Amino acid sequence: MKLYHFPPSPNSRRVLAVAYHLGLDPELIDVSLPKGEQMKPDFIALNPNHKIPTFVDDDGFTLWESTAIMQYLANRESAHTLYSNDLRQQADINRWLAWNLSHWSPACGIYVFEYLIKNFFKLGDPDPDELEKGDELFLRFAEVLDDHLSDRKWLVGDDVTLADYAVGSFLDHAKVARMPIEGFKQIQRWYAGIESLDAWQRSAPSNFM
Ligand SMILES: N[C@@H](CCC(=O)N[C@@H](CS)C(=O)NCC(=O)O)C(=O)O
Repeated sequence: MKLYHFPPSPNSRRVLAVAYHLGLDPELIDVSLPKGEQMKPDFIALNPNHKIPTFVDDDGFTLWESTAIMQYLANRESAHTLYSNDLRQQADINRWLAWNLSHWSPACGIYVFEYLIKNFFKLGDPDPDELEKGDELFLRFAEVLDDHLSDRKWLVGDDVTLADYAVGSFLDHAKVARMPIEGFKQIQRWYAGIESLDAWQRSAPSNFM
């Protein structure tokens, strides 16, 4: 199996961490976004959105969208605790995966774009209107996450699941992207738990530089 990835991308990293957690060792193919490699015809043939991560299984089955890839990998290794076999627990995991796509990743993504990507690509100063929108979204949804975590170690059930890897994946950039996370002690405690996981450590961008 092959995973086309760009190591600093949270969307890439969550998939790689899940693969490692499941004991899988995909062949990793770097797609350098700064060099525009996602626009090469061979890559667009795999993913017309020209986005990483993109996954190709041993028989050529191709899948894009990080959430779908994580779900596929976990289901491929059936009965794995990362995605639970219990109907309601899996629904709960799906709830957080959807929440991440709809609310949390877009909120975190504003800071990553305004403070990291713009700086890297010399696209100008952070836009105050965008940062105001970021604060509004981030504070609103971080409160939901922090409250949820107040009496639990992981987002769903007693073990780490796809939900933790998905929702946690942007927080590696929290400090450098200046996300206003200081007041959210439960999120910080929970994310420290993710950082202690072997699969998360193995998937760190610094391991691929
Ligand atoms: N919803 C997608 C988002 C993927 C995504 O936005 N990837 C970015 C990097 S973080 C990308 O490849 N951008 C390159 C481009 O759009 O040309 C997922 O979860 O996989």
